[in-house]
Amino acid sequence: MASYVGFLLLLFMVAKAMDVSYDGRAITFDGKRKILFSGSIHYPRSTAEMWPSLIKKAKEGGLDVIETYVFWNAHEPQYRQYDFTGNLDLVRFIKTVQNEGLKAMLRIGPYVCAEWNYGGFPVWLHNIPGIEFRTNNPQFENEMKNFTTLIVDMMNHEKLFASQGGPIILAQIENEYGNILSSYGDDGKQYVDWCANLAQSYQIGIPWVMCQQDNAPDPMLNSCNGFYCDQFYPNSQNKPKMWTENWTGWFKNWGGQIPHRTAEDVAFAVARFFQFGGTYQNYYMYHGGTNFGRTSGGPYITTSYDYDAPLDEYGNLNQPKWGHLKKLHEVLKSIEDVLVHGHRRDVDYGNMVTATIYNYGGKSACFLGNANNSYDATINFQNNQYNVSAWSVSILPDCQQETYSTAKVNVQTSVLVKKENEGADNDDESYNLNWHWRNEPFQQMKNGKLVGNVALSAPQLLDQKVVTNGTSDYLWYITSVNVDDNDDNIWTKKDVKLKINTNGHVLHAFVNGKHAGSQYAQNGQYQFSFETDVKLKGGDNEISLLSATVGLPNYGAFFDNVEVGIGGPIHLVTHDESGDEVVKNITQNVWNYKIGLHGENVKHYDNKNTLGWFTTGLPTDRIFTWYKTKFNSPIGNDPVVVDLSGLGKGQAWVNGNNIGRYWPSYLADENGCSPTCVFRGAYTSQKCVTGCGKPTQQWYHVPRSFLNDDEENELVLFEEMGGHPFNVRFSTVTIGKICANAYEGNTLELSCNQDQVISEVKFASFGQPQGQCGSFKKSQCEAPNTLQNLKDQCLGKSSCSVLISEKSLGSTGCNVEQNRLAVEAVCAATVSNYAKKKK
Ligand SMILES: *[C@@H]1O[C@H](CO)[C@@H](O)[C@H](O)[C@H]1NC(C)=O
Ligand SMILES: *[C@@H]1O[C@H](CO)[C@@H](O)[C@H](O)[C@H]1NC(C)=O
Ligand SMILES: *[C@@H]1O[C@H](CO)[C@@H](O)[C@H](O)[C@H]1NC(C)=O
Ligand SMILES: *[C@@H]1O[C@H](CO)[C@@H](O)[C@H](O)[C@H]1NC(C)=O
Ligand SMILES: *[C@@H]1O[C@H](CO)[C@@H](O)[C@H](O)[C@H]1NC(C)=O
Ligand SMILES: CC(=O)N[C@H]1CO[C@H](CO)[C@@H](O)[C@@H]1O
Repeated sequence: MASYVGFLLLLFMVAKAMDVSYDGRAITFDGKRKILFSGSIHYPRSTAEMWPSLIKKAKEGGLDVIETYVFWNAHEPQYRQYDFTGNLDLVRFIKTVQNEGLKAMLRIGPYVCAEWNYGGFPVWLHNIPGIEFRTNNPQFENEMKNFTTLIVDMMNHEKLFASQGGPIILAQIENEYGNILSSYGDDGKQYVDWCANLAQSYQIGIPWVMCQQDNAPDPMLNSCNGFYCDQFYPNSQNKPKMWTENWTGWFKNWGGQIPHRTAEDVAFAVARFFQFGGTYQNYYMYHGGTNFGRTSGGPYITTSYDYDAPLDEYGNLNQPKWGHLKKLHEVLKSIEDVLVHGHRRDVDYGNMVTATIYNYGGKSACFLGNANNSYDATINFQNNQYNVSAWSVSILPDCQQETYSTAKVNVQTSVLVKKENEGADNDDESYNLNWHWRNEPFQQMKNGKLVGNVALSAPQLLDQKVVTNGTSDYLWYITSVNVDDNDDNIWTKKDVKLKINTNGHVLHAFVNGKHAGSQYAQNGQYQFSFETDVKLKGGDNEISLLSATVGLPNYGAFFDNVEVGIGGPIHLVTHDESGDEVVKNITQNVWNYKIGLHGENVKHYDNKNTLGWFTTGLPTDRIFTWYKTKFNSPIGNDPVVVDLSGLGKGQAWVNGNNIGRYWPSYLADENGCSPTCVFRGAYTSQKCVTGCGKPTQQWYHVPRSFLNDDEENELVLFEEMGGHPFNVRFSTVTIGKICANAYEGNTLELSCNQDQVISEVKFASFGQPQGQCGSFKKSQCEAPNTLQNLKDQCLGKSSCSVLISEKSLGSTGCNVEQNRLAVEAVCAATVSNYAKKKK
């Protein structure tokens, strides 16, 4: 009996297990070639409560695979102390992917880059004697193996690999090492082999990938990362053409503008990749999310990691990008068989125009690609004429009829708006948040004695990583300088300058408990010199310097060794009676090191800590101030953001959760923005930017799960640079209006959010309408009743589908190849929802 049960169990498991492999064309599932659309969603950049909805939307958008890195420094913040709770619950994340019926790719790294603090390495790793990162070094390899094994064992134990019936179909070791390999010489090559051997030794029964690694040893798959990967080919004919990072947009830097990548250009890049034989591609990012706490790298990567991805930072559909790609996935899936098996033939039309024909089993599928950025081509293809506009790919699933063009967006554009907190107690509240405050002390010595816990003292200036192990952004460097108490002492009578060289990123200087000046790195120059006038007194003078980091570097050869904090030298400079410069070199004084702010160490951000806050005399424009207020949760389910404009720089907590660094006082350059964005031509991160002259990030995401439904919530701010909290407001993010400019022959879906309806149709014209969303204009020809027609079909509904044809909308009288339907409509909360709010 027992063996019978065992046999059944075995059968059950064998039935569920899947054989994932690959050949020269594609990844195969049980021997069957697949086209796979994958998208990156990094679990710590959202919350466990957000995962199901993000993954559902990814599935609805046509994805097959969710890809994530594994973030070592988040899981092992201190040596052998692990955290897999909350949004670090990797197993729960993978199981959520599985529950939605999707596959997963696990990029263990454990180097991840990812604009993540220190590329995902724990800072303590740097402090292991003799260690050298990402090369043939036993200390490093031991630690990498220790963590990688932990993750592989965890996945194994939960039966999450496809070979065990789980969702994980691909794993990755290392990451983009090929980009920097040459800097590591022979040791680098040996390290690549070591990585490959380590990965193989786990025998997890699924393929391993090394991205951006031309020399990836067999059977490791190498793959491409970039804005375009159509010209990439793997290092063996037996490996498929894979694209592990198709950048859907770009990230933001403090002080930088906001990059956008058009839906047309992302679709163009993907369609071209499939035109030229690609079968696996991953959107980096599909949902970018938020760098909560101190997780952002850089330095100077913002807290928002929106990435202009198909799902926005808060999890809303980023339309038209999400929908335009969904349609692309549908049409490519409809020709999957031909693409993964077919014989491919390219026909060159010159000027970067190429037709591609795939034939398989009597069926064929075709692509017409135009990579010329200015020339709209008209070509004769298989006895028909086709217009292929500049920088576009047309897909002809039957080689006759164009059913998709990357340049023709037939889905709505959603304009998202911020709605002020309607959960406030009294309806006419003019946002009188009631603020409490307290100081973060400047003075670090009292009566010649140090206050608080000194981590260590040394007669030298130390790298910030070495002292803090990454446990805080902040490190105090404190010393005492004795000056002769005599009447004609030049140090007390004359002007004295304090001169400091630092490796960045931010420096605040205090002399005898008085603020002497602050400075931060700008324009990508993280090392800088700081100089200020100071007053010394006879006897002991306290010199206390607070250095702050804003994310550690995450990319480049030897990025792990880039020094941060005050590197020196530090000089006090004055002049003698004859005007000659006199220098006191305090670089090698005894420096005392204190890790973190006092308020961090005693947890001012904890709701329970209510003592010691002032209720009157609220200071503004004062550095080192803690602010605290209570607020009600906004009603409804829409995502919540807090406006922090008016503040300088610091960190913010909601109910004890660190929602990230803020820095709204850092404005982007005035120049370089343009109101329109041309999709034609190769994308770069500077190509299409907005936000000139504005704070790089004004709004900060407060996930719903950080809020208490019924009770009050608490916001705590540590204001490092000086500002005021009077503009602080909580809002929800929702759809304000929707627009479309879609082509004849398609069905246009117009949708507001679930608890909204289309309350107004402001513009609708079927014919040859001109202009853009917000400024559409009719042309000479149009179907006469389009506006009324749209109102009849859509008003009062949450969504509607409109067939765009002369048959359904009326004759336009335009003498053109294809008419278009332009619509602008307003989304508003439903009455029932409004009533709910009033209750
Ligand atoms: C920092 O990390 C190193 C290496 O793991 C360890 O030896 C040291 O004690 C740590 N220091 C602090 C202050 O935690
Ligand atoms: C990782 O290192 C610890 C010792 O620090 C050891 O107990 C553990 O077994 C190691 N894990 C693996 C998978 O080697
Ligand atoms: C793009 O098309 C124009 C106009 O036909 C042509 O002059 C130019 O050489 C083309 N560019 C490339 C890169 O082929
Ligand atoms: C191509 O475009 C031209 C100019 O826009 C138009 O006159 C022509 O009818 C189009 N041809 C086809 C086959 O669509
Ligand atoms: C001060 O001391 C530091 C460290 O010893 C040294 O690098 C620097 O050159 C000295 N400054 C001067 C002006 O001599
Ligand atoms: C192939 C490719 O485009 N690689 C890019 C990867 O990303 C870095 C920046 O993070 C670029 O410098 C590389 O060119």
